[in-house]
Amino acid sequence: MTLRVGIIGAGPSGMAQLRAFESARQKGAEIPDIMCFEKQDDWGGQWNNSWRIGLDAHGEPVHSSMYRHLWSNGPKECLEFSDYSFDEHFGRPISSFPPREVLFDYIKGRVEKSDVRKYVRFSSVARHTSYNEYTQEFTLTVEDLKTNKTETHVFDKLVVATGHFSVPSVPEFKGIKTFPGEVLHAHDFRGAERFYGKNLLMIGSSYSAEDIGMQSHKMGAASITLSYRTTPMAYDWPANTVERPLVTHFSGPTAHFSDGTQGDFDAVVLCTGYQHKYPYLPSELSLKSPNVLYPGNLYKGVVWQQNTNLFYLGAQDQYYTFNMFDAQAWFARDVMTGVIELPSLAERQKDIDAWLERQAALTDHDAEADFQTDYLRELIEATDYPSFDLDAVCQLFKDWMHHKHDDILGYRDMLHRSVVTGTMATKHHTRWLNAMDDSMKRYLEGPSQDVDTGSP
Ligand code: FAD
Ligand code: NA7
Repeated sequence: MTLRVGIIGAGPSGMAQLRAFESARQKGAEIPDIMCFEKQDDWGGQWNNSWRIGLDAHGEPVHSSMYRHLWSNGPKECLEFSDYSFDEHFGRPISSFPPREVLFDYIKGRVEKSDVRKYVRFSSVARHTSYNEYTQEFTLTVEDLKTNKTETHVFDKLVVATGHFSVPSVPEFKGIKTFPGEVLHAHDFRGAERFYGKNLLMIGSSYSAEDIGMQSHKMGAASITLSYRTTPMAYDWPANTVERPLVTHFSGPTAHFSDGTQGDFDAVVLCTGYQHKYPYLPSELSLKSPNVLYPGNLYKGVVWQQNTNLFYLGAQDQYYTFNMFDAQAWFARDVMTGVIELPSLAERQKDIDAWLERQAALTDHDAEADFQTDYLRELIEATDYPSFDLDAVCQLFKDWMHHKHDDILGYRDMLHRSVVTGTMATKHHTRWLNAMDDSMKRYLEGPSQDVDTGSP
């Protein structure tokens, strides 16, 4: 009987899995019966953003945490598919940090070209999974959100590709209940225009705090205070931005910080990260992990240790994104089809432990980039995913991080070279700080929104 593969989620990771099978098919391999279930009515995952907050039109949790004016927070050259370049998609060089809609268009371009949409059931949410040890089959219950009908499907292999930046981690702070201004989590942030002239408090010291903070600065917030639990980001912030240690409590509109300072705020944005949450899986198959580069219990970051018929894609914290999901999907495909033979449970554990030990010793962001590069290298070497110069991409990550330290408001104006095509990015017509229209049309066609000062 033909192998039956179920994929849950058609974000970049699920799309990578579809593409991995398609690539094998084009090379003449016989591919399994594939079904992919996506709860939204289009693919793209986080990149298929929404204006809604809370629940969607079907009463399901809104998935995407992305917002208006979200521009790529890393160089596009670090995530480029090695089998589908930006040059191929856009037909000309573009800048290194495009807005969301442009990257969404890019990821759609590759899968549209390979005719894999037919495998996806949209508006279909995975509700429940059981695994029969005896038959080694998964039974997946899926609800069609348009008809409210549930169906069950049986699979030999199951791929979890539902992402882990969607269900917010929301800590409690003493006194926050009576804070009179707006309190929201980054997941529900949709745009900074309404923070014009406001004093903002962001709690957290990672990507969301930095980006929503600088987004608010761009949109005219009066002040931005970033409160960290462990380490300040220590960028060279604009004059209206400061970092403070963790909030101890609120009294009315006043936040009190652990260094004894305090401040009054109009709004609080909790940029406190996300939870791994897989409500459609039984607990013994459900990944429990903080947001780290190497979650435990996944061999090669992909194969569930106690049940090697189960695969997770994109479950790690991410320097690399689209190309890493590809490498994982190619690896998962080859394990499913027997092209890659898995070592014993004990040997797999030894491999996981070695990575976990290395992860525990990571000292800084450069070391983290090296770590994920080496991880990716192992995956790529194991499959026929077209290789690319990983050391060059790792250097791009390091350059990018240093640019951020040099100029947190200007790093998106920097240019990087593609390792896939050798093409140098072109300067965007408008500096990021002045770009108030993030549509693909404006991005591709201009005109510039930079003020012409007359100087060269
Ligand atoms: P997702 O993109 O989260 O896709 C998961 C899919 O699963 C969704 O389509 C969802 O609807 C579906 N799904 C969920 N539950 C179910 C269910 N029960 N049944 C059926 N379907 C389900 N990466 C970058 O490379 N550059 C960036 O600039 C960048 N910025 C980011 C900004 C924000 C605010 C966030 C949150 C993330 C950002 N990322 C960025 C990382 C981003 O998560 C990845 O690029 C990518 O979207 C992860 O892909 P994924 O497929 O693993 O997960
Ligand atoms: P991250 O990168 O997981 O960071 C979460 C941040 O929240 C991090 O600084 C944490 O501090 C902080 N945090 C978590 N819990 C608390 C509590 N209880 N109190 C204070 N601070 C807390 O999530 P992001 O949303 O920034 O980024 C996720 C993705 O979205 C990423 O891929 C981006 O591309 C966009 P810590 O450092 O652990 O002390």
